[in-house]
Amino acid sequence: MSLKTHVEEQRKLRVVYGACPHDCPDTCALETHVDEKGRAISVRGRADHPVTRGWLCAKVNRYLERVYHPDRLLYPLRRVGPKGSGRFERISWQEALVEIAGRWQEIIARHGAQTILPYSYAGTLGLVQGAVADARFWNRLGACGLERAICGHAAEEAVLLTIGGRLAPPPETLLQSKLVLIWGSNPASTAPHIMPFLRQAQRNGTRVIVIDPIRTLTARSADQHIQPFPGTDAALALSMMFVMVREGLHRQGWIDQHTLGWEHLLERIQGFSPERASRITGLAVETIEDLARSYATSEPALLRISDGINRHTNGGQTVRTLACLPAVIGQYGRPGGGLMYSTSDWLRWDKEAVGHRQDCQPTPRTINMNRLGAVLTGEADPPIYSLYVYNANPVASSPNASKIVEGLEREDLFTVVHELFETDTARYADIVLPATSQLEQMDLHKPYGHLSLQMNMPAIAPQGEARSNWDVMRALAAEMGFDEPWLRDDAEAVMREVLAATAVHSPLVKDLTLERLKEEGTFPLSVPAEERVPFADGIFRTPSGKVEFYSERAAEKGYDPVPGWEIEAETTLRKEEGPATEALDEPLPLLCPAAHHFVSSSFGNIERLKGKERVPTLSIHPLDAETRGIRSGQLVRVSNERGWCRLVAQVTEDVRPGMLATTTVWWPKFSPDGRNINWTTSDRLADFNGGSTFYTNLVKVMPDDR
Ligand SMILES: Nc1nc2c(c(=O)[nH]1)N[C@H]1C(S)=C(S)[C@@H](COP(=O)(O)OP(=O)(O)OC[C@H]3O[C@@H](n4cnc5c(=O)[nH]c(N)nc54)[C@H](O)[C@@H]3O)O[C@H]1N2
Ligand SMILES: Nc1nc2c(c(=O)[nH]1)N[C@H]1C(S)=C(S)[C@@H](COP(=O)(O)OP(=O)(O)OC[C@H]3O[C@@H](n4cnc5c(=O)[nH]c(N)nc54)[C@H](O)[C@@H]3O)O[C@H]1N2
Ligand code: SF4
Ligand SMILES: [Mo]
Repeated sequence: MSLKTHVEEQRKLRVVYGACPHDCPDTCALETHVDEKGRAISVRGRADHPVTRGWLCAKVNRYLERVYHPDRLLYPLRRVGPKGSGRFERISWQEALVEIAGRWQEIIARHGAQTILPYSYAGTLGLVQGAVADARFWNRLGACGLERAICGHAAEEAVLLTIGGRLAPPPETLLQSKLVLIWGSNPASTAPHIMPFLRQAQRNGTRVIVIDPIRTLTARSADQHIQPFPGTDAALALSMMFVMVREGLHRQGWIDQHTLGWEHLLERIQGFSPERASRITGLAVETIEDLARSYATSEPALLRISDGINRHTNGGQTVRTLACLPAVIGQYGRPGGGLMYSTSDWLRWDKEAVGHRQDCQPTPRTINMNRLGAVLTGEADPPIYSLYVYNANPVASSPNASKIVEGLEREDLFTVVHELFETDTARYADIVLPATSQLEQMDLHKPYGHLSLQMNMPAIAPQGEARSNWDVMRALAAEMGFDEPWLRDDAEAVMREVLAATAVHSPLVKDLTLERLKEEGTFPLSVPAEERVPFADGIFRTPSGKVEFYSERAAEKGYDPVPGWEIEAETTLRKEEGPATEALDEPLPLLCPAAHHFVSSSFGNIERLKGKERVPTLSIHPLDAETRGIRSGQLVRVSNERGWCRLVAQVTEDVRPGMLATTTVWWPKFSPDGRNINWTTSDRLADFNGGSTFYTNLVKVMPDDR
């Protein structure tokens, strides 16, 4: 026993099991140690959990700095200064609830509940404080629906159209792979708990290839790093197929048995010779050919993607093309092979128990969250008169943010923000409500990167007067006069209801009880041994039961039914000539992926983590820097017709020539200009499913000599 553990034993610390609530596939199992005064003194990763394995990432290692941060919102507030001024007065919960319900009743009487828009995303991924909070109360209110399309909507649709389910194998699969192709995904920062499995596999001889325009932390530790021009991956994948077919490396037998529409795909492939793909992607012909051969001949081969690659105007078709690759060489259904995207569809919560949709009027209309700025400034008819934001920080994290600010400044918009901190969004609220942290609330978590559920028990009392999302909605329901029992149930009762309803159709949780979850904290889904390899039975969840190279459902939705590559809506690429960049004022495509020490904008106000990220930088290749007279450390201005922001230049070969990169999401209010990169990102929707397009973004970059 270590001295520290010994001292903890002496102090009779209480150990409380929890779950990391953040938007991360790892959904770590936590244990919080609470002292006799009820104060949490440490949060650690559980050592006995098969994926967490005793450690937490750089962000959540600092969790107590978030929970006990001096800037936590502790009381309800009412705005007293102009919108956005951040001038508030303290009010009681009762005053806040009465004011909100009163304003809403007025708005409903005059304009209908469809003019009230709840806006939320990934503050917490919990069943109760996320999924249930996103549905029940709003369904009953008859509020405007929200299409939660900011993250992986296009990819999700692409995967469903192609193989019918998000059924990634669990992380330990990596140990069985001979080759791991990590395509537009940066797990060293965004899914860190798969890295030890990857390292172990590498030590056993597995080859790891990363395909990313940026030399990320993941790319640095790979055996090979390939840097295509952004937005050209579908062309690269189709060309890999071209090489496979030319060299007879594809699996005709498997294709005949398990796929639909090979003749259509074959025809499409013909247009992507390595020579043409080389001009499009900026990669050498040999690189493309070698990649195709490596992938086709190292069995089992696992393709790892995540949502980063889908945030382009052609993101849906890109992911659909990538999802076809494993089928061309018969890797679906093989242990250590196939596609590792998300595990979300192994278990689906019973939708009706979550939302009580059938007990309510149909949703009057639905608005895509990526269009928030446009919606608040005229796109919605009738207009939105009230916005209720929770689990989200749109001024920082949603695209085309200057439009959002313009909307939030409207005097006829009644805005409520439920938050832990005074974010840039909260500053524009009429009423601010204080939210609990994960240590102060109860919830149940279903991961999207592995196969065990995590229970989260409250470890400490709420800070100040903070309340959880669901508790606020229950209180608002009562204030609005709604008396349905499913709007009064507490978190525990809600979980019981959803678990019972889910167990009726899913054998994976039939042995699960809430008592067991409370006791053990974690529950590995009961997947029978013979079902642990997705699609091992050769049956896919598409209408045809096969991998659909040709998809009738895609055609019905108005998409190209066959995977393909389209040029992005904003790019310097000319369809046949490849990337071109010489002139000083020629704009360049900018990628703005996830920062290592933040989760979207969450943790962006934790001093120590902010310190580790240092400053918002702009990575630019030496060739592009030179033509523009840009030096490392210099302030630069990036701009386009949507807006601008300032960044600190970092001249580096980590990015390929002809493109730019920064990391996100920084809090606008900590920048001297009060803005961040989302002042430039686009609210145009992707080709599939209304997805976001943060990474299709042309900007001009210039030295900024103020
Ligand atoms: N530390 C940390 N972890 C996180 C998050 C965070 O903000 N910080 N965010 C969480 C969330 S919300 C999500 S959705 C996931 C996202 O997880 P990831 O998908 O891994 O993260 P991203 O950084 O969005 O994108 C991954 C990579 O895609 C690359 N990429 C972008 N465009 C292209 C392209 O056109 N071609 C190719 N080949 N590559 C491209 C980017 O350069 C980036 O390195 O991570 C979650 N985990
Ligand atoms: N430039 C750029 N922008 C991006 C991305 C990018 O790659 N580049 N990535 C996008 C992606 S993938 C995503 S998923 C979105 C995420 O966008 P958001 O979901 O808006 O994520 P955050 O910015 O982290 O904001 C979440 C907020 O919820 C609050 N919160 C946490 N827990 C609770 C709770 O229990 N109750 C309440 N009421 N609030 C809580 C947190 O304090 C935080 O302020 O960002 C997108 N924005
Ligand atoms: S953010 Fe991800 S890696 Fe970090 S503790 Fe949470 S689930 Fe684990
Ligand atoms: Mo995301």
